[in-house]
Amino acid sequence: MTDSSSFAPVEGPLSQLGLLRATQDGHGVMHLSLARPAKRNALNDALIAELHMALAGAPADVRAIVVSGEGEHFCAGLDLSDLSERSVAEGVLHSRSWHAAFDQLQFGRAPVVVALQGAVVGGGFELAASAHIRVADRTAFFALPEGQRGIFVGGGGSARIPRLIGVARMSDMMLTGRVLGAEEALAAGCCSYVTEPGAALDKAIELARRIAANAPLSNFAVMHALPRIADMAQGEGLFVESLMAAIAQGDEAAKQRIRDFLDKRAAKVERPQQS
Ligand code: 1HE
Repeated sequence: MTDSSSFAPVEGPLSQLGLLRATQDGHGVMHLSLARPAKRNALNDALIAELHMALAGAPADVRAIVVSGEGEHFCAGLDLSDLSERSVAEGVLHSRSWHAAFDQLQFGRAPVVVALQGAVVGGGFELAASAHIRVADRTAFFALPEGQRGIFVGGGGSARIPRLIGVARMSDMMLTGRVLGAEEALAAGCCSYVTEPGAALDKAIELARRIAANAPLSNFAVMHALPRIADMAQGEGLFVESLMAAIAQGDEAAKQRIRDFLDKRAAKVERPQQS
């Protein structure tokens, strides 16, 4: 019995999706699952549109989101059967539609945890890089075969992936076709957790439930203020940090949590268990 078994289909418009399955648990977590395993969850226009719609239209009580892929692979990237038909002008619009969907993922209402197995490739890596936390199982492998296919990243990868692994590692992956296994990907910064095979989804759900229990303004600050401050010059960043800190501290949720700690009702910070 996995944690994912406590999820029920989301009702309303999100129950009508064809390539994406949307479910929700009783802890404020929505689970979106790419449901094209026969095509290794390759991202065609319809799937990108559904992902955008599901993220923008998440039910109001959703406080964290898990994204995963059905089958042995998280995602094989761009559906290459779409590409040959596209003009240059259509290519720009296509890339912008991915940007809109993945911006909705990164800067939406709720933090996103992705569960990764097998191929996390091309646009699949770009999708994963838009999330706030990446959990990979040991079968996961990361690659950017755009170089070998004669194309370039178009789903935000050139902006987001260097922020995770640096320009030098991304250049190596694109120029040489280097593939990183899960442990190498962890060391490089492609993901934050590695689990046993088949355990990434449960771990992602566990993390999402923890995130959903945070004060909403803290999550908002981490999602929306933190990456913007990191892009600012230090002086501007520190100024925005002060404003965000004051807003978060002024919220009743923060005051209650601090009272709970002082009254010994809240958990202490624990040392990690020795492995
Ligand atoms: C696909 C795709 C796809 C699989 N587009 N149809 N991405 C790539 O260059 C990765 C291409 N895919 C692969 O390298 C492999 O398929 C995998 C390593 C991901 C999985 O291998 P495997 O052996 O499990 O599956 P398969 O037999 O290769 O594929 C099963 C089916 O999925 C097969 O179709 P079928 O009709 O013959 O059954 C494949 O053709 C199909 N399939 N991947 C279309 N990507 C916004 S810019 C982003 C740019 C990119 O993402 S470039 C990277 C593209």
